[in-house]
Amino acid sequence: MFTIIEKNAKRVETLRDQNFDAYVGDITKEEVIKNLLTPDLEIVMILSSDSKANTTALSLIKAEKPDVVVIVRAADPLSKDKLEELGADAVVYPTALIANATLHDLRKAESQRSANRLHEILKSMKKLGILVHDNPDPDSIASALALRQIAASVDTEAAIIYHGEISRQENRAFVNLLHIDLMHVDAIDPRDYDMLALVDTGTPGANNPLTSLDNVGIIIDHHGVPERNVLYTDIRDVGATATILTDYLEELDIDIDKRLATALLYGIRIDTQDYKVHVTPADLAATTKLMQLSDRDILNQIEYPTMSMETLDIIGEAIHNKHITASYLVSCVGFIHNVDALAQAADYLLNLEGVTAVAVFGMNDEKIHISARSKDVRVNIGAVMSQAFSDIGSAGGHSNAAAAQIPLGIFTGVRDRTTLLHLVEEVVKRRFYAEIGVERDE
Ligand SMILES: [Mn+2]
Repeated sequence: MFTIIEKNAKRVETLRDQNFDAYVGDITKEEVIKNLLTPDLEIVMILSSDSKANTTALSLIKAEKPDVVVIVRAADPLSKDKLEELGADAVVYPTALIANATLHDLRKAESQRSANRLHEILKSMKKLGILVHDNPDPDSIASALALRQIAASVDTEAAIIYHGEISRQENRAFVNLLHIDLMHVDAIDPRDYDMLALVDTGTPGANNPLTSLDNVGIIIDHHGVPERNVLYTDIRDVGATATILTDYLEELDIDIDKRLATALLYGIRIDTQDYKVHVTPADLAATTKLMQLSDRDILNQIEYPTMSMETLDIIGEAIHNKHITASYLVSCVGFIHNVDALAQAADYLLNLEGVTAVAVFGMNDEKIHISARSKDVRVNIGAVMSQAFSDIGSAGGHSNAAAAQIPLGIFTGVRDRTTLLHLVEEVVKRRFYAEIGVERDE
């Protein structure tokens, strides 16, 4: 129970009418305070607007009963120290409380307004192209998935478009387990889309295949500066783009299903390196929401994917056939069905002590497939692969992961598989080592 002591008799009357236990009294009078300090008293709140009276009451209480918890209202931030010196356990400053609450409401209104504007823009078109950054990671893919969901809520069709490759094993597991359909930029016609939205990327040419912002109407990202010539940009200083999209979904009251929640949650976790870097209160708030909606089993499978027997065999071949010159490892695994396993083998071999770059290759009936990795900052493996193989096939990637495909057509006339394998091995090794800058030791 609690008791109110108030100087103004009229107010006391009103409080009593409202069933409060209120008494008339002056809190600067010793006998009033003494009456108040019953043995079972635990907390006193001194909230009058008279700061002098508050100070006196605090001193009287603490002199008599130092163990009682006292919360005092301060007239200004400066009197906080003084009140604490006198023994106040907590000091409240109403102006600051109002300012904080107002700021919170303001932010809320701002994000509501952004979400509504985005909604309006999406409504205005038939087909949206959502472009993620090159070699997309979970944050950009999850954000695109969420934006597509928002577009669907206003019956706007949207496609998720990417450039490069989805090379990391966890990222491929992420896309496969959550059944996310992405389209490679080479497979689309840009004229099919009324507008492009960039998520988790914002500057043309920086980690995306664009040369200009023509037709880009939406940019949502968590780094960089807002583009002035774009209809809608939302750049927030948060840990992940997925956090911004989670906020939109909430503001627009759009259902987040298990798949989407799992994707967004994984995106935030990866971008903040499991909440170790660049994590903000907004990321944690989004996480709290997504945790209840996500699928823990799928998250586990993404992080610890199971390995097929063929993949294991290919990794075994790659280990057995490895050839190391300087700190560069090359390995031929022969004829394969599962091209994906090459990337896993390359990832695995890059862990070998003293090895800084790896190329693993194999072939099926039509092509030679090469997957390369580098942890050497001086070696841009994407550039190496492109220079070594573009003239006879297609090749590219980024500084630490790349791939190449070479049609077997260049070996027409070679009938025998063993001879073909030897020739391929010879060509790939020679070109790779020459480009990375070492002479082969035979
Ligand atoms: Mn990101």
